Amino acid sequence: MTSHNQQLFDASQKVIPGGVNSPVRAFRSVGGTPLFFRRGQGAYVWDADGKQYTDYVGSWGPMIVGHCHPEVVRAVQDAAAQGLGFGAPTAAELEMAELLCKLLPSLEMVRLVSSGTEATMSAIRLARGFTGRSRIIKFEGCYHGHSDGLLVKAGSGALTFGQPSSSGVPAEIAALTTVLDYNDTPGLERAFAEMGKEVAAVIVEPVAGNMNLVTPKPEFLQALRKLCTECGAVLILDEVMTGFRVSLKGAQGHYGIKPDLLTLGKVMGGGLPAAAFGGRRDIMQCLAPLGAVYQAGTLSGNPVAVAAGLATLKLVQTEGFYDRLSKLAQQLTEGLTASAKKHGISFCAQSVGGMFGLYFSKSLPTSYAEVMACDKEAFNRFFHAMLDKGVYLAPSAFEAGFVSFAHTDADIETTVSAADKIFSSWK
Ligand code: HOZ
Repeated sequence: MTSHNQQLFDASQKVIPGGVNSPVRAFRSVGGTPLFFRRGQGAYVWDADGKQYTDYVGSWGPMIVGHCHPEVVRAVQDAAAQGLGFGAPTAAELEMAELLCKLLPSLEMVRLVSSGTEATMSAIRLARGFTGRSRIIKFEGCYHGHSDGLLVKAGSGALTFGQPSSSGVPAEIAALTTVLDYNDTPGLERAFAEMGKEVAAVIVEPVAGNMNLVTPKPEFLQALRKLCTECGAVLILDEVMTGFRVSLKGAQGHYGIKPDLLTLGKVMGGGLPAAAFGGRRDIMQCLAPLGAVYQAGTLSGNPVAVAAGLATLKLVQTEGFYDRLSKLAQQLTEGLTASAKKHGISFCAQSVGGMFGLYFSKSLPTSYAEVMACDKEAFNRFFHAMLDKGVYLAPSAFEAGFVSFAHTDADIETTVSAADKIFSSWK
């Protein structure tokens, strides 16, 4: 009998391109039929056939307190009962803005939007308006949403399908984006020596999470800060993924780097569409209605999304939250690494806070080129074997994984022992 997942996928492909509303969900990289989810609770999700999985995707990061946390659900229900949206200011937006500015000292002012893509494209426009310059610098394999100028040698779904630069982006727009190698400090210095005074902004994922996970070398982040300051370029930390994920103070707190602007999304929306960009007051004051840089949105600051975000951000401030989250991620990566080593498999793993990377390679990759050299076919086999055993990993070798506070030590042990069984018969 055809599975419900397959039936839904067959029907979806007739009316939705590729059967999905975001490419990486289509399982094309790993092969097979995508799962259609019916529900989630805590660390688990259930597919259309009723099969349960331990979830290490967490809606690609937002579900840091687990699915359907009662306090988040209650906050959403309460907000929805008061009105689904007004397209006008609410007290909850103020509460969110004040909280974000309190938690992240580099935020002097912040504006709420609905998605990470909106946050990054607005931050870029703002940086251009502020500096009066056009050129931006990004890094190969970093993904900052799907706006034109940022979809150049990008990660995530773009990389998954081997088309890191999208068709439909005018060459004239792409030409304004200079792409450098992540973690390549001499390359960065050379680029700044050549064109530093033309650069409006450098945008970077402070921990790259869209080409699997690549951690920044300390000197790379320091050089970014120094060169941007010297040349009057705006340093944008894209913390859509890392914000409230690697620590309460994000990657900027974890690595001690202060951006001029930063972008947020995922965790701050608690699973609903809320995102933000903000930073230095003098830059943020260039935004309409104060300044000449235009940006707007009917759904910006939507009260239901803000309520989900506020409830989530309240929970992550619980004493010991990030210690436990980090410990869980570490237990997972260390357990998997030890098992692979025992069975002589070329595999390694690492975590930063509540996000992790798994690599079928001898050593941890530090660059896009090293990520590309990992054994993708081995990952795909591992992904499907784990799926069979009820473990849901990101369906691509080029995405980071996420643990939630709802995962238990027992969940991690079960996951590691599932992997151990797979590795024990690995050929
Ligand atoms: N770009 C997201 C992962 N890095 C995937 C979004 C989705 O498919 O939901």
